[in-house]
Amino acid sequence: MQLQTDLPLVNSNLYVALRAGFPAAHDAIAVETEDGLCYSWRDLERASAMLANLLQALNLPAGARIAVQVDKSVEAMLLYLATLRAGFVYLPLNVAYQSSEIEYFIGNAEPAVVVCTAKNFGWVSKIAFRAGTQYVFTLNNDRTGSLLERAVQCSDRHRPVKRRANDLAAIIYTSGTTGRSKGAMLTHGNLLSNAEVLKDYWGWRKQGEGADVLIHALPIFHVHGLFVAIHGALLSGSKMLWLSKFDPKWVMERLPRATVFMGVPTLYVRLLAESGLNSTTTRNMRLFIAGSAPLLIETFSQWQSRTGHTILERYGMSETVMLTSNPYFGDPLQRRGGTVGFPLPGVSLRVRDEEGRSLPTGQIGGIEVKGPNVFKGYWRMPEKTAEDFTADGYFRTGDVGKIDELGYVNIVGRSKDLIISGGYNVYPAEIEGYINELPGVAESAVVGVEDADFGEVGVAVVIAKPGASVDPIAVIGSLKSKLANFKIPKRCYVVNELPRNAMGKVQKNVLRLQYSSEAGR
Ligand code: MCA
Ligand code: AMP
Repeated sequence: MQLQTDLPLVNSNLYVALRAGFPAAHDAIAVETEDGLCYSWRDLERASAMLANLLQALNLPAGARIAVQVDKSVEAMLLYLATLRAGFVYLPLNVAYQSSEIEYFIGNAEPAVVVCTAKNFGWVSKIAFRAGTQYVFTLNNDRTGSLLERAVQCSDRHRPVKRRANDLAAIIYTSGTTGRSKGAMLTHGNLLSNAEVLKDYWGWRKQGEGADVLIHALPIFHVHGLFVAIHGALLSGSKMLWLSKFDPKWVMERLPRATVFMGVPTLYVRLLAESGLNSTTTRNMRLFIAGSAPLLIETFSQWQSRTGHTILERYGMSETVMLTSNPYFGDPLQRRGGTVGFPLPGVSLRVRDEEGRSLPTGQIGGIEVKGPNVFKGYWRMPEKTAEDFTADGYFRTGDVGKIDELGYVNIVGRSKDLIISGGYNVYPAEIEGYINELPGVAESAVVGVEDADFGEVGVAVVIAKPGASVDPIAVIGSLKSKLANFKIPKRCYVVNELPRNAMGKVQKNVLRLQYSSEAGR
């Protein structure tokens, strides 16, 4: 476990710091949605105050978790801000998660409050109440639901609760190599220190002349859209052009009015398919940021030749928020495609071999990191936490890479068996666990293969029990009712045997090669 000493009780509530970045002109527009709805900075302050007052009126215990599985909306962001203000712990859940996944998260986190869509209230509330949750509210993306009905009765003034830098602000579930998800505990200090570093490193511009305008097109239940994008905009008082989902046409319409865009590589690939993408439509942009998955050098180069802009690639994790970034200031050519740039200020990053020996420049090994952004540990998993930290307090990322002669970090692979598909993490062990439970299945292996759109997609290779027959379409069909849609393998093959090494271990690299030519959209 990463030790963090208790700091004196100055108010380190992240919301207080974010609010300090709001512009003096509180009537200015902070967020504009795709259907033209505008929220001023005052609206953000007042509406999050009402929601915070509602949460506080529930008399929840200190450290209570507020689990939220709703569609993307400005109100969902306000609920996040309200949770910070009220000093509780925000737990965002991907809307794609199905009941067995939600049952696990709620059972594991034991949230005092669950917020879900009205459409899912029946099954979500049943799971939540069974797990001891006291309150289940609804919140829909059309600003209806019991949460807002209750919140409008609350005062729009609220004093953010005092929080220490090492008090929990959020739990982000990230899948485990053994199948079950782990909750990464992030503190107010983790999130604020990272947001402040990025504000300077990426040169966020304050409201006024030349102020930044961010196109927010990412989901807000993961680090990229929730923390990196929202904190960046709020802390610098920048307006957000808010999209409830990524649609390349919507982004294209907004590019001429924007200055900053953030996306996973799939978003860039899809935007490149838009004929209108050129140096004219992107003339006011100052920064395109990519991350969450490797950005192909072809995408990086095509973007440069189509728009004249050099994408800035950065690297992070749910456990650490952002770790490295290509430089923003200076010659854009210093942003080098195929690398994730330099460790951010305050982040120590080293590459070590399996025996724990530090490796010299250019040699490939495990990436380990330390810094104020590194999480407090995994929720209720002290052993797993201890396992993932070195004796001298570095977190083992599970990513494999090297530092080149110019100091740029290059990620060349992962020691963790993980597929990153369209920026979402899929752990093969979890999918295999579900497949192996299906009637007639003896064993399975899920591997990631290259995909032009999603970067990587999962393929399942299944062996039937002797005498049984397994229908690949039925395998996919039954997974769909149990797992989030992005985790469903795009292909399933039933074979007689799996390639194995001398130890009897399935050779996933062989399967990856074998099935890569057959996948794709
Ligand atoms: C959707 N589908 C996918 C994915 N998304 N399949 C594989 N991988 C995906 N990522 C499938 C659905 O299951 C469905 O299949 C079909 O595509 C259409 O679904 P739809 O929801 O309409 O898809 P979409 O709207 O086109 O979404 C694609 C997307 C989305 C926009 C690329 O996946 C997305 O927003 N990804 C961003 C994820 C992200 O924010 N990651 C950051 C994590 P069917 O029809 O068969 O059901 S934070 C992180 O990683 C760290 C900290 C970091 O460094 O940032
Ligand atoms: P998550 O835990 O969902 O936040 O995913 C974190 C993982 O995404 C990291 O451990 C990396 O494997 C991967 N990742 C994030 N950014 C990049 C990047 N720019 N290039 C390659 N991999 C990345």
